[in-house]
Amino acid sequence: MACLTGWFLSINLVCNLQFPLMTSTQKNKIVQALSQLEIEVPSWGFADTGTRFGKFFQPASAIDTADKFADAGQVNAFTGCCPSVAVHVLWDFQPGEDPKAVARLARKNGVKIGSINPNVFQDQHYKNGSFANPDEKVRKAALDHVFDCIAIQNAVNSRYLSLWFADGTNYPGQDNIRHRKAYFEAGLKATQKRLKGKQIVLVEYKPFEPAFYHTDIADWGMAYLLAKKAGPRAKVLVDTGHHYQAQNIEQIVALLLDEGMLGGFHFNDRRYADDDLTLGSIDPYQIFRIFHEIHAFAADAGKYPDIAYMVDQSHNVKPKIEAMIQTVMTAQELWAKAALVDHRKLQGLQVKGDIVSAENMLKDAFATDVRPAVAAWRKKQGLAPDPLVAFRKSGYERKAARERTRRRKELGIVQGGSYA
Ligand code: PSV
Ligand code: MN
Repeated sequence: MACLTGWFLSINLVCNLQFPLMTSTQKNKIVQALSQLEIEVPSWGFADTGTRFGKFFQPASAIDTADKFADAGQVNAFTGCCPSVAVHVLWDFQPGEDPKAVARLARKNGVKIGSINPNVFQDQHYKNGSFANPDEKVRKAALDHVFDCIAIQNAVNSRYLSLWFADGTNYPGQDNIRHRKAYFEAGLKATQKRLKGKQIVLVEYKPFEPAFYHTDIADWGMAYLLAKKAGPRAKVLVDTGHHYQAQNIEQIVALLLDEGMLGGFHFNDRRYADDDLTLGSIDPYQIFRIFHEIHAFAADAGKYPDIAYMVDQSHNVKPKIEAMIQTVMTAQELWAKAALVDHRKLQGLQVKGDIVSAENMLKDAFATDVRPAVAAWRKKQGLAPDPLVAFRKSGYERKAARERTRRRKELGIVQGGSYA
């Protein structure tokens, strides 16, 4: 027995020498980094979602905007870092509804309204596009909707107007790509001009889907160009799922940061296309590398960049709130890991051309188990060390399932229909 204990001790000692325990400087870096990270959750992440082949319904999924805010309130209560909710205007606001009343509803549930997402893709007249539609009347309808959204943005005091366009064509020759570019320039310019103060319009790109031949804002270069032409309040939004497979996303992030053009993120993960899976479920090192670029930029600039960190997921088969908490915890852990890189030391290695040691600095940071430090940070904030375990224990999901099943029956809701 004594021999066995000795063996464990020496193994432990060897491990600790090779993989030293976290120093207090490292712990401080994590504390500082975590206090910088607020993550916005999307209202649509709490409703039943699916693919074009169908939806899988969940008894506890949100029925209406009040439920979505209540669920987002849970994510914020357990993680302490998700105070705002992104809203999609046609999915979350009834026509003619007072936006201030919706903002009050959010506050009642312990959250506030974050980015305002116009919807210029689901109405029938958008078949050939919105801002780039060849029909002037449709272009005007799209711009009017965006202006209505800016009015909501003003009413609820939201900083971000977040634009994603499904615009594109399915067949070669279907429309004039350059004319469409000019229409986009005009629409985005008019949008930007309507904003005031600290308001920002985010321009999101995506290579394909729903358009399958060309998409009008297909990549970061097109988004950059259009945002730049639109004016100073327009910035680029990077949705991590909106790239071709081999694309180096952290390079895009580094370039946009350097140009002062990175406005925000939509976080999710994917294996194939825009799969909208929970963050880090497929490739956590990818997110780590993005975060590393942000920390490295902050180290050079002396402060963190002013960008919006938002989740955009459709975790179709996972329980909605658990999936959201899982994503937020993953984001915090990867953010904390990336904060461990010593930028001055890394730069020294880069100048010396010590490629192996430089790369190992990233790998070592990624391999560090930051969970105890993150849990300690949470405890200091008065939060449970493991938000997922605490949420599960709370019984909220079971209660919501019971109450929402009953309410669906009373309202005569047959699950199906609208995406959100
Ligand atoms: C489009 O795929 C997108 O990423 C946009 O951000 C939309 O607002 C969102 O998904 C809807 O789920
Ligand atoms: Mn998105």
